[in-house]
Amino acid sequence: MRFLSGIQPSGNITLGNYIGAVKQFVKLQDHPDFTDFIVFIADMHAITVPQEKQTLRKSIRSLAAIYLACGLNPEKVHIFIQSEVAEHAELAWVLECNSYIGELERMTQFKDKKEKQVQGVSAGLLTYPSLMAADILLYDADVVPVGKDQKQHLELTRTLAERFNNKYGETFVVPEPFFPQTGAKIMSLTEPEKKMSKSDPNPKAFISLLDEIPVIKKKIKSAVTDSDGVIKFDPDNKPGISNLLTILSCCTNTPIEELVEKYKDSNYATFKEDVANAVVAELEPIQKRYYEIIDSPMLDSVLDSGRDYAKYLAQRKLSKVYNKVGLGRKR
Ligand code: AQP
Repeated sequence: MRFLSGIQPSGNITLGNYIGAVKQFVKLQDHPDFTDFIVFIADMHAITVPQEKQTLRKSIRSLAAIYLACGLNPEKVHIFIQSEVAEHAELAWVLECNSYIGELERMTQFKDKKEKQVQGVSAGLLTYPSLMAADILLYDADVVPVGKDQKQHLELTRTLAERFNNKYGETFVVPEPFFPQTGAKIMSLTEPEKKMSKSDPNPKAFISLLDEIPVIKKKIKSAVTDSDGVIKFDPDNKPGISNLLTILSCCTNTPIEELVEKYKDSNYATFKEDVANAVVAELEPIQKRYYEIIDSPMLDSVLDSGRDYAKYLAQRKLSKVYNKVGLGRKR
């Protein structure tokens, strides 16, 4: 089975991206069911909203180093940069021509991101899910791990794959979503009703994987909670405390019920202190490895061989698609 996923280099990777995505990839790379494992850096997705050139370049390399620092093993995982495999954009165009504006406009993420744009809404923001579908369908990925926020996009990918297969004949594997059991969605530390996002303009809302240790502690200690002083898991009525419980559970591999029992007589200050220490214990070794990797030539050779492998698969699939659609000359 082939596993595929990617993250946008649209800012510094957050604890949410780590718990909801990268940590899961690291666990799954050893799963015997996965005979092929592909993880990429979705830089073409990142430019659906404005990006500053130097920052984007830095974030792309930084994300590659983070993948490795978090424990992705380049002997088992193919890591590459999306824009270095042009077939993503080419297949996206074909899929866009088979997507309906109405279904793209219904995507919750489009509606949310549209509201936040001050310089106008790019067409790319609307067609983002067709590019995401291309990312997945190019490689016949069987399983795509997604946080709950990406569920709708994956459903659209399935719809597009089925639509294309029905229209042109069997071409794409229809991918299955995979949801991690705990911590699928980490919420903002300042507004715990909304998800933690790396592009949040308020840096206090998220923990970046590269935040300095005192900054991480401070952000957790000042996380918004409530005033009733009870530590229990109730995301609707106690979103802040529930989010911290989820974070602690994911960083310590302890079930939430056990944590609720453990902290039933504690105050928020003690609880937050433990959450902060658990997050630091998780991120400190990652940061150390990151700074060893970021400027090493090894990082480039991992990205080069990942690109070559991806390109080989992508070219074969795209040529099949062009033949089915009738584009160009028969190859
Ligand atoms: N808060 C979150 N909790 C759990 N998982 C999350 N993911 C994102 N935020 C959380 C998962 O991380 C992976 C990569 O996401 P992405 O960068 O491709 O897009 P995103 O979901 O839009 O992530 P962000 O951080 O919110 O980025 P921006 O701010 O640029 O939009 C996905 O698997 C996602 O589910």
